[in-house]
Amino acid sequence: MIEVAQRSVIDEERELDGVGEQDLLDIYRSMVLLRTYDERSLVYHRQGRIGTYAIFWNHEAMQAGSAHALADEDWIFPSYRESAIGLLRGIPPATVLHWWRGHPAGWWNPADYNVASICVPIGTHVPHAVGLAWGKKLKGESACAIAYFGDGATSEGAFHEGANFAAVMQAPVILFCNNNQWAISTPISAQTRAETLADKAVGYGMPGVRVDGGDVLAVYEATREAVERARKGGGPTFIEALSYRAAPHATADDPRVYIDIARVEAEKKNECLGRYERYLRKLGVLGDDLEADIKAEAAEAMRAGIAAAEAEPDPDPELVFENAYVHPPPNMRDG
Ligand SMILES: Cc1ncc(C[n+]2csc(CCOP(=O)(O)OP(=O)(O)O)c2C)c(N)n1
Ligand SMILES: [Mg+2]
Repeated sequence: MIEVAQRSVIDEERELDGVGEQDLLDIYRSMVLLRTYDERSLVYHRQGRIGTYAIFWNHEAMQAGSAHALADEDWIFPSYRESAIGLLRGIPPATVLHWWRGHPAGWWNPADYNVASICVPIGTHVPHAVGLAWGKKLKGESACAIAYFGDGATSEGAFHEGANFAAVMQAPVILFCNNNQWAISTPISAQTRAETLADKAVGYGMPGVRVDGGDVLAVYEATREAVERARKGGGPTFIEALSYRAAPHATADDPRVYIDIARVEAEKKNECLGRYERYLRKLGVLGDDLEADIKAEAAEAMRAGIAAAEAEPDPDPELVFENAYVHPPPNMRDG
């Protein structure tokens, strides 16, 4: 029942069953959109146009590969690291930029996109995803749910409760762990004594898969299998996507004091988008013109997104009092 394997598609130059040229390019378009979102957001932050921002550079393969294995009916529960994954479901860039600006327009109705709110508390959305998936099962619906979280989240109570409940109830859910080997400044070696995070699946009684998180197609393949299992009544799957954080935890972090800089530089050279581009070029699916068009389209979407976000009027400060306090503290009103 337990499968723990490091699997690669791109490095082995494998082709995946049922994945045609159009699918390969759709996945590429999504990766480029996420990469562009991320790189522009860092600039917008440095210009003071958005607040603190959690960089996901080199996490795009994990996000796009898994999201493409889902159907629109399936629910996505992102953490802050997957803040822009909703773009792949049609959430406008301006909405996500609003979220990072702390503007109320940054919250959407989850039912409009089957994408839950971005979760900042570590792991607390895991039981939410499991509960939703279990509900779908009880109603006889075919949809499943995926929860994204980091290596650090696997030490949280909410993760354990959610994972155990998912297995006991055979909830159709995918627990997708982005193991970038750092929880801010805490390395994976201080996080667990387990040999791999996928090993933890054994204890819950669910399949655990370890996959190369820099290989978008390996991630897609692992998630597709998990989705198929969930739909067939086979219950949850734990996916550990292995990568290495090549950027700071967030714009407020200076990792030079704790990270292995040489390792970061090596990871940057083998970053996931470039790896996929090389694969697509070898297959003859991607050429210079198409690459330039796809990148220009994403850049334009981001330019329009920041313009729309900045055109939105400032929120009414009264909102803070309306929804948070019955009796607002007088010092807050004075401020
Ligand atoms: C319940 C909770 N405790 C502590 C924090 C502070 N915090 C923010 S990010 C983070 C590290 C999380 O690391 P990981 O789960 O590996 O995710 P990554 O940021 O690497 O994607 C912590 C401890 C938090 N947001 N929520
Ligand atoms: Mg981490």
